[in-house]
Amino acid sequence: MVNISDYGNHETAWCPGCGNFPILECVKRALVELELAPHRVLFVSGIGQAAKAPHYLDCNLFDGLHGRALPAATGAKLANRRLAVIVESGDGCAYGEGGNHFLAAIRRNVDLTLIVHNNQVYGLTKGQASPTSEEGFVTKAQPAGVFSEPFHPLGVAIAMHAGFVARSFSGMKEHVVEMIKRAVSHRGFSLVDVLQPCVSFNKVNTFAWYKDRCRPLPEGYDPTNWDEAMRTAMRWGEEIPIGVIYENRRRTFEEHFDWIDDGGLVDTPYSSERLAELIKGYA
Ligand SMILES: Cc1ncc(C[n+]2csc(CCOP(=O)(O)OP(=O)(O)O)c2C)c(N)n1
Ligand code: SF4
Repeated sequence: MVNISDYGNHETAWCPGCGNFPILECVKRALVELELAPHRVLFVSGIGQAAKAPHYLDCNLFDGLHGRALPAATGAKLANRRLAVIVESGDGCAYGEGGNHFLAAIRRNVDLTLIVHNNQVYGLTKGQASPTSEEGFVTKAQPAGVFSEPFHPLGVAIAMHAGFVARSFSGMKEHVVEMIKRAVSHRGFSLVDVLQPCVSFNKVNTFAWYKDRCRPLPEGYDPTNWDEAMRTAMRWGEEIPIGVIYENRRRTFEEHFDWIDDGGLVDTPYSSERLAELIKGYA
C-alpha cells in the first residue's frame, strides 16, 4: 500500500500563496491513488520554480537543463518501460526553451506525462513574459507590453493529434488530481496544462482571475472529436474550459522498438562478447 508520506514532506523555496503548492500536493495524491510507489516513478524536470516541484518528492529524479527535460525523459522511458515517467516544468521551460522538444514528443507519442505549471510568466527569473503571457502584458523587461500573440499549447498539441490533452487549475485540487491520474494512466504522450497563479510576478492572471473563468467541460463532452476539441482548446477569455479536451489512442514510440525486451534496455543482459562484436562492426 502506498501512502502520501512515502513521497516525503519537504520545505520549499516558493513564495507563500504560490500555485505550485497545491499542484505538488495533487501530484502526490494522484500517484498514491494510482498506487504507484516512489521507486516506480521517474520525474524529469528542467529549471524554474515549477521545475523544482519534483525536488520536493522522495522518488527518482533527473533534473536537467532549462527546456531539455523531454529528450532525457524519452531516453529514460526507452531504457526502462516499467517506469512511470513524468516531466514537470513551467510554461517557459516546456513551451519556450523546450518548444521544439514539446513538438517532437507529441509527434513521437512517447509514453510519458508532461505536467506544465502554467503561470503565464517566467517566475524564477523575476517575471519576464513567457510564451503564454497575453498580448499587452507589462513586465519590467517588456515595459511597453508584450507584442506577440500568446502560444496556445493545447491547440498546438491537438493540431498534432497528441495522445491526451487536458487543462486544469491549481485552485481546483480534485480536478487536478483527476487529470493527472488520467494522464498517467494514458498509454502515449499526455499533457496536463495546469493554470497556476504566480503571486509575485503576475498581477493580472491571479487566483481570482482563473477561478472566475475556469469551467469544467459539460457532461457528455466527447474528447475523441478532433474538431470540437480544437474549438474547445482555443476558447480563452471570459470562459476557459478545463478537463480532458482531447484523447486519441495512437501507436507509441516504444511500440516501434519491438526488438528491445518488454521492459526496455534495463532488462537486456550485459554481454562483453556482443559488445566486442558491435564495436568491431564500426572498425
Ligand atoms: C537556456 C536557458 N535560458 C534561460 C535560462 C534562465 N532561466 C532559468 S529559469 C527561467 C524561467 C523559468 O520560467 P518557467 O519555466 O515559466 O517556470 P516558473 O519559474 O515560472 O515556474 C529562465 C529564463 C536558463 N537557465 N537556461
Ligand atoms: S515567484 Fe511566482 S512562481 Fe515563483 S515561487 Fe513565487 S509565486 Fe511561485
